[in-house]
Amino acid sequence: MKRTLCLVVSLSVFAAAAHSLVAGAPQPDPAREQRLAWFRDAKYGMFIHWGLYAIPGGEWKGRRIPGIGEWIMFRTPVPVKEYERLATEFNPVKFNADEWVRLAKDAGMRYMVITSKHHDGFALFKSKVSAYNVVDATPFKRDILKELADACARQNMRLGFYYSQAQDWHEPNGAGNTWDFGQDDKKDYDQYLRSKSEPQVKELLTGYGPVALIWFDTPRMMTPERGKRFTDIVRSTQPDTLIDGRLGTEGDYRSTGDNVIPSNASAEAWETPATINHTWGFRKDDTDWKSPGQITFKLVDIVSKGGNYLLNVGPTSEGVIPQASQDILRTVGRWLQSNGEAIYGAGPTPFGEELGESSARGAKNVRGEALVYPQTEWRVTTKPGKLYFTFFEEPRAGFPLPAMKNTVTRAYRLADRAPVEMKTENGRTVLNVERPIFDPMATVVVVEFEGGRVQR
Ligand code: JFZ
Repeated sequence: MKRTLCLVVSLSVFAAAAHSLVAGAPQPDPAREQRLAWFRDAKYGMFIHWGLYAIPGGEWKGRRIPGIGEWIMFRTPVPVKEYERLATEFNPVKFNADEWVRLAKDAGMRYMVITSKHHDGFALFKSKVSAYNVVDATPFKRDILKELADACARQNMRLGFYYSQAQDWHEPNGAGNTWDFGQDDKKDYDQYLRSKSEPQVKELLTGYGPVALIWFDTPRMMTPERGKRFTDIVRSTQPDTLIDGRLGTEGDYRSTGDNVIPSNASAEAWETPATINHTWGFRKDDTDWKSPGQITFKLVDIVSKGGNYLLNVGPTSEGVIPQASQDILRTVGRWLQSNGEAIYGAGPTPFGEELGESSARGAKNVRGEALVYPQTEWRVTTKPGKLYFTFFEEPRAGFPLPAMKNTVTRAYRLADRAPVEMKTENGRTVLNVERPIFDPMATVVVVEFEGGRVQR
């Protein structure tokens, strides 16, 4: 896919838009900051959307069903009695938890989040409260989450669970299935929450070792009172487990809209969930993969704005992560092996002019939001006393650093530590980056300076 340089909204407008899309912008809280420490350092995670929908893979009875693969039951729509039969076919004999974790490690990802139960209601784990799960309803009979949790423990990888707390198209009182069960507002929603959703979240937090985070989603009908019941379950069983921004009440960090990267940096913890093609759950017909260069740009862009990148893969019904996804992830992983210092544990840019230009004459889009014209040539991440300039295109021969009061002491390429020439012109440090550029995908130049923090 071509990278489209579209117009995006400015920070304040983004914040407002994000609030209306997803609840859960957190209030400051020291206990929360402590829970968040690993998350803020990790920066890059693997999202896995896997379930019965991998079997049809975007096609129902020979008919192509458009949209994201995991919504096929809704989009077709398929009656519960019919969709349920997929469980009797679910037999992913090629599933190997250690290989998936190995891939995430090779990719340079520092946490994994898997769909424990998506909107279709089918659980990838053994549950006492619903037999509609991989152990009790399929010929496979293996607890996928247990195998993944064990592999993560062996390979020292953090594991979190996506859980669709509100929508459950399998249950008469769950949200979302109007074709079998009628309007949501006529349902006994609390009956569903109490009998399935809440107990299953408890099962996830008690049966699989330490849970890095619970990724709730689409908070339909989630009143503050209902949200608090989930928060209480999480905090009382595993106080360190993070809650994402889509529970419906305040979470530990903000989740942006899917594939949405804000246009400016922010100090609060946030995460962009994103697809590697155009679907979350596997679709046979979606092979429009983002390139390793595009993924690398998005990763650096997100980190330079203070966020995390949760990048999705959609395994097939056999339990295989598509080879193209694997290749792309490993290519980015190789880049991270020599350039990861600019990413892991790095803070956002102290500048901002590299992100784009606000429209001069105050131009607005159709929604009345101010426009920003994004720039994609370079990004900056930081650590105390260090600036990491990542160039995605060859910079101009004399590249003037953004104005700063600190004395610059040294500049070198991160990948091979080769010194980068500098000079001072009109009080500005100017870099002379070697041509042709070292790594055309992304070359990082480290600039060391006095004083620890940039003074502008
Ligand atoms: C949700 C799910 O419905 C979807 O299947 C997938 O799991 C995705 C990660 O999350 O879809 C959403 C939820 C929220 C927004 C967009 C899509 N949002 O806030 O913009």
